[in-house]
This record gives sequence, C-alpha cells and structure tokens, in this order.
Amino acid sequence: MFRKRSYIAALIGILLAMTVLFMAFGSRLFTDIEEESVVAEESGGGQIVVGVSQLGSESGWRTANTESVQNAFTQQNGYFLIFNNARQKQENQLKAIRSFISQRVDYIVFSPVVETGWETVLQEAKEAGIPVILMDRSIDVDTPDLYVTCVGSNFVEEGEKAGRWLENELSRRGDANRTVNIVMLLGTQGSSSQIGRTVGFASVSSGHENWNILEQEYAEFTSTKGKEVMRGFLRKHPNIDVVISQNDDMTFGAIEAIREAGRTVGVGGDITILSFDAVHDALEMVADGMINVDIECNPNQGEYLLQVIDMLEAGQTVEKRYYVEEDVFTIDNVTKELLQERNY
Ligand code: GYE
Repeated sequence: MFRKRSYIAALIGILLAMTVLFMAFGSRLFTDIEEESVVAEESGGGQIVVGVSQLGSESGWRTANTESVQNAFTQQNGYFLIFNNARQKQENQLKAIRSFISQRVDYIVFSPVVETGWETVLQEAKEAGIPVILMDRSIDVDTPDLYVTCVGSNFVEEGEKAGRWLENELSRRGDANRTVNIVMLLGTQGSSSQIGRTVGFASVSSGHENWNILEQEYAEFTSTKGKEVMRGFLRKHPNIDVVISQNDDMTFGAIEAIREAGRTVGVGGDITILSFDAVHDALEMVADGMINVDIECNPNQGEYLLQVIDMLEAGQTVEKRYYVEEDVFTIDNVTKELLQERNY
C-alpha cells in the first residue's frame, strides 16, 4: 500500500515537472516557429527583404545615417530590414554579408569600412543573384559590376571645399603669402571618406608652397582618438595655426585638447578649425565661432536608397553613382532655423 502510494506520488511529480517544462520551453519553441513564419509571411507577402551591414557607430554622423536607413526600410514602406552593426571590423561585415546571402535577401546594402578586400564576397553575392548597393563609402574593385550602384558623398569634392575655404580665408586676412602651419586629423585609415577628403584637400594645398603641413595622423573618426592625437600634436608643435579634422567627433576632442593646452580656437582665436560632417552640435559651435568652417556631409541616405530600389524593382537602369546634396557652413550661414530643424 505504502509503495503504491509513493509510486502514484512520483507519477504526479513527473507529470507536474513535465507540465512546468513544457510551459517554459514548449511555449518558447512555438514562439520561435511562429516568429519564423512571421518572417516568411512578411517576406513572402510582397515585402522586399534588405540586409544592411552598417560599419559601426563611431560618430554622430553614423548614428544619423543608421536612423535614416532604419526609417526608410520600414514595414509600412514595404520592407523587411535585417540590420547588422559591424563595429568597425571588415571581418564582421564579410560575415554579415555572407549571412544575408544564405538568407537569400532581395538586396544587400552596405557601408564599407575600408575601400579594399571586397571582391570575393561580392562575387558570392553576384553568383547568388543578389544586387548589392553601396551606401556612404565606396570601394576599390577592378570589376565594377560587382555592385549595382553607390549612394553617398563626393569626398574628394568635400576635401576641395575645405581647401578653397582656407584659401579664401587666408586672402581675406591678408595672410595669403605667410607661412601657415597645418596639422591634420585623418579618419579611419583606408576608408573612402578619409582617402577622398585627403586627396581633395591636397589638390588645393599642393598649389600653396606656404601651406606647411606639420603632421597628419589617423584618429579613427572618434572624439577620444581626436583628443589624444591633438594632444600629441600640441606637445610637438608650438606653432600650429590650422587644424583640418576630417569629422566633427574628432574636432570635439581636438578642441578640448587645444583649450586644455591654454590656446584658443575659431573666429578670432589663435587656431583655425576646419571640420567635416556638420552635425547639430558642431553647427552650434560654428554659430558660436568655435569652429570656423564645417563642410557638410549628408547622412540622410535612406530616401535615396528607397528611390534606387524602386527603380530597380521597376526594371529601370540606375546610375553607377548617386551623390547626396551637401553645403558648407560658417558663422555667416548657420541660422536658428537650421539648428532647429537639424535633428542629428
Ligand atoms: O564623416 C564620419 C563617419 O564615411 C562620411 O564616417 C562617413 C564618415 C563621417 O564616421 O563621421
């Protein structure tokens, strides 16, 4: 009798444990299956599946660019977005692109961290019949048919704009023939924004023998690195007149370092600051006269990407290159309205 009772108790115990286990994991199992079928239904239900490999989140510009993409590829707009952040590593981008290929997405969009090393993975995408669209930065490949189009900025032109501004500013001050000591904070080594801006600026500076480039160093487009590199420059060179900083985040760091060294920046200050991007906080500093000029780089590329994909879906041919619109900002044209409407 006693044995029979404990047998029944054990049986009830096992049944209870099974129920608990089923509630915990069985429901999870069903959710997963449900989630998978949601994806299948969504993509099969006329939605365009886009895999986006973003290179990282190093700057204010990058955050705005990510938001622009995420606001474009929404379900309301007819998209299913698979987004991956590569945290500045090319190997992570290669992994993400390969996973998009194996998931058979309809389009691959990616912002290449550097210009080289993409042939193999893009050949794989091509063989899988998946069109690839480059966003923001471009790549250096011998066979341009490895990607359909590139939507982004004209970085060489941005560099030239910086050079032309400095040229005009020095003439305005009557310093066109004086020796001008310049240091440069460069962005991520090998990225097309770093390469293009450097080349564009050099095309102007090479025409001025009195522009003395004291030193240039990579500072990874981040404010921490910008500050560290600028500190080093200040220690080595007591005579810096101009800082060319290839993005606003590095500029923020550089300005901190300059002020900590007891020197002044901007309009009327002893170091002239040229920056790139023109994010909101930098434009505030332009309006306050702390940054002399900011060469705009437009991160709002989501809308352009939608237009390109619409054209491809309609079977139209697209251009190989689309440039976004960009301006140049100084204390003379940063208005209150501009500061209000700039949401990045
Ligand atoms: O200037 C910088 C970002 O490639 C245009 O990357 C982009 C650059 C931008 O980190 O802030």
